[in-house]
This record gives sequence, structure tokens and C-alpha cells, in this order.
Amino acid sequence: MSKVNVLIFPYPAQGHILPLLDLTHHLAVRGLAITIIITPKNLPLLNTLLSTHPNTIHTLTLPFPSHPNIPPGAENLREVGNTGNYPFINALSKLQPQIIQWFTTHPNPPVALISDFFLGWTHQLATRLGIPRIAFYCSGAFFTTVITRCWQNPQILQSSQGVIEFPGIPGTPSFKREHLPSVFLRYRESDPESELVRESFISNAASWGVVFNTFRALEGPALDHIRAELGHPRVFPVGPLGYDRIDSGSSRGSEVLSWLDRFQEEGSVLYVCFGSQKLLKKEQMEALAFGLERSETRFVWVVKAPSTPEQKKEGYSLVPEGFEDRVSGRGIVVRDWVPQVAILGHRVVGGFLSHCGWNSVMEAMVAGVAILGWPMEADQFLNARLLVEDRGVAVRVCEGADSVPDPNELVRVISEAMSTGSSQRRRAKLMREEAVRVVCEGGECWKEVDELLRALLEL
Ligand code: BUP
Repeated sequence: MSKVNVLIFPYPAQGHILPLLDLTHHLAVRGLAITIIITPKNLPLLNTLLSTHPNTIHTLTLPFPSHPNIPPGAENLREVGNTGNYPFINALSKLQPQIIQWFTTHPNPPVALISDFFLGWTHQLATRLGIPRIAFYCSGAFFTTVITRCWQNPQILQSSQGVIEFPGIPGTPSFKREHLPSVFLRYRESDPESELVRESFISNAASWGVVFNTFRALEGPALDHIRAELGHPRVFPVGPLGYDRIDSGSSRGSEVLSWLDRFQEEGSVLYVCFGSQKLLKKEQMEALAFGLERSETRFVWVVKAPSTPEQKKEGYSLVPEGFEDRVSGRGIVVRDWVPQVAILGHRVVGGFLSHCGWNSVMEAMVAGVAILGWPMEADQFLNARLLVEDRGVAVRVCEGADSVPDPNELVRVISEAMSTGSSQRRRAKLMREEAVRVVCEGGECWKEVDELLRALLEL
């Protein structure tokens, strides 16, 4: 008898693809057959997963649809930055006829579609295929409550108030307008591309089920709110994902791990990484280099290469001259993709200077490292609010994509947060106990994946 087949559709950005592949691995281990919709240039991201499950995971590889605002050849947000979300969401929606054609001729068609929450239009696709759609949120539940409210009331964009409140959401959060999710801030009424994006996000609320990369000990109230107020009947908090990532990594990556092995003192190294999309400007690089140098902390600093010649010319990602020599022996700069989960899990790493991307947050929770947050865009301001003000597992070092931190303040915050017994390190260790309990065999995260599996098998 054929295995139950499920269709998975990730959104092409590393922070979206990786956690959905983590979930895919968990489902494949439990015996599901899976087909992943992917475009050719993103296929290498699946290599390790495909070779781990050669008989159960397959791909539906489709050409990336052209779009006037996406440079030819670009198939991943990493190549264009977050400004590309609207064109990407719109371009990918053009794949529908090919997916329908594939589905209708498949000998063992999928029983459900699990797709990224940026691909809300797939709700309509699933309806046409006659199968349920499950929205995969690689973001947190708190963020989801806020962004759902935003999409329901886009007129708040016209609000003259500097601060926008969200009554009814646990904690009644309020945010400066510019700290709302950037995908929402780009919305323009009556612009057809914007309208598709809004309808797409609204459709998430109608999906058959929702999966979150989060866990109750961190986001219990927000999860309850989603279940009760937003009326989602099936909510599966399967996070924190990523702890057992099948990561192909890179040779440079294992060099970082060997470099960390040279040290003994537990928690003495700061890992600095701002995710797969964000580049720092010249002045930001200078301030950060100053902070790292003067704090005398050991560190690994991941620097993303500029995507365009213009960015290079303007000094984006430019490490100040002589910096690497001056910190040699206690700090390294890596200009490559690194195995982040393994680095955070290394016993000598105690802090994470991060943009507060949600995956990074989840990975830091499991590793028990203190977060030094510098939120810049997307969901990051909301994530930072949850971590700093609500949970106390992080300290904010700076705020905003264009802000330049005060270098001396940076030295102070880094030194303080990295000191043995700092309140952030203590709380991060406590949170780790919760997170590890959740991801251990038989823990909450396992049970939620089992529940999801059961629901899929009953279809
Ligand atoms: Br950079 C980098 N290695 O070198 P976030 C990132 N990652 O494994 P983002 C690596 O990418 P969005 C590297 O572990 C995490 O799972 C990291 O996701 C991994 O931020 C993921 O933290 C990055 O959510 O994504 O990239 O800004 O904008 O989609 O939130």
C-alpha cells in the first residue's frame, strides 16, 4: 500500500525554508511520504534531507516564474533582501496551474498541503485540489496575533499616532508604527500586488490547521489567544525546531567549530550573526567592530557578503582595516554560511548578538545562550519585545535597520551580558531547561508532531 503523501511548499528564504525542512524531517521519520515544491536554485538546500530520506521525500521542481521586480536568476530572498517579499509572493502564485496539473496526474496524490504562512494564497490552491491546507508559521505566536490584527485593520497604517496599541492581545502590547512587521508596512491600498499579499495573509486564518515553531513555556498566552480569539481549530506548536537540524553546513563551518574547541571556559564566546538577509552599513560595522574589540570578549562574527556591486562600493559588510589582526586569537570573522545550530550549542558559546530572527531565537533558547538583541525589521521588533520586556532572556543593544549603536554603550552591554552570572545568562539557562524538556523524546514538541501526524493520517 502507498504511504500517505503530503505536499510541502516552503517560502524561498532561509529563515522560512530551514524550519519547514526540520518539520519535514520529523514527519518523514514518522513514515509519511512527502513532496516538496521547490525551484531549481533552492534545490541544494534540500540535498542532505533528500539523501537522508531517499525513498520518502521527493521534489516537485518548478521553474521560478519571472517577475519585473525580481532580478533574473534570483530565486531566494537572500539574494534580494526583505524588500522582495511582495514580488516573490506574487511570482510564486503563478505556479498554480503547474501544481494542479502535477496533482491531477499523480498516482498517489497528497492528502494535505503544508505551506508557509507567506504563501497564504495556497489556501485557495488547496481548495481547488480538494485537500486541506495547513499554514506553517516559522514565526512566533505573539507576532502572529499582532500581524493578523494588522491585516484585519490595514487602516491603522493611516493612523497619525506614533504608537499603535493592540487591545485584547495578551499584555495589550503597543508598538511604534515603524516597528510593525515590515511586510505589513509595505502594504498600499488598491495596489494589485499589495492586495494579493493582504488577501494571502488573511487566508491563513481560514486554513484547516496552523503549525507554529514555538512552545508553550515561552508563548503560552499567545497560543491560547490564537486558539480562542482567532478561532483556529487545530493549532500545533511543534517548536522549538532546528535543534536536530540536518545541516549540510560548509567546510568553513567546521573550521569555526574547531576554532571554538580551542577554548575551555564555558559560555565565554559571543556569537554575532544577523541572519541570512541583513547587511550592516559601513558605520554600523565600525561601531560593532569597536564594541567587540574593546569589550575584550571572545567572538565569532558572521558577515554576509554584499549582494550587489553598489552595496560593496558603499562599504556594506566592510570589516574595518586591521580589526582582524588586532583581535586575532580571541575573535574571528567568517564570511560564509556557518552551522549556526552547532555553534550555539557549543559549550563555550554563552551569548548571541542577534537581529532576533525567530529561528535564531528558538535556537538560542535550546542552547541556553543569552541574546543581545538588535532588531532591525520584519518580526524582529516584536520578538525583541517578547524576549527583553516579557521574558528577560535578552538585552537590547540597538534598534533599527539604519541605527548606529553608540560604540561605548555597546562595549558596556557586551561586557555586562557576557559576564559570568549576568541576569540574561541566568534566565537563558532557565529557559533552556524548559526548551530541552520540550524537545526531548516524549516532550511537548514530539507530542505535537505526533498530533499533527495523527491528524494527517485521519484525512
Ligand atoms: Br546567516 C546563517 N547559518 O550562516 P532567522 C543562518 N543560519 O545556519 P533570517 C545558519 O538560518 P527571516 C548561517 O540557524 C536560522 O535557522 C539559522 O533564520 C540559519 O533569520 C536561519 O534567524 C535564519 O529567522 O530569516 O535569516 O533573517 O528574515 O526569514 O526571519
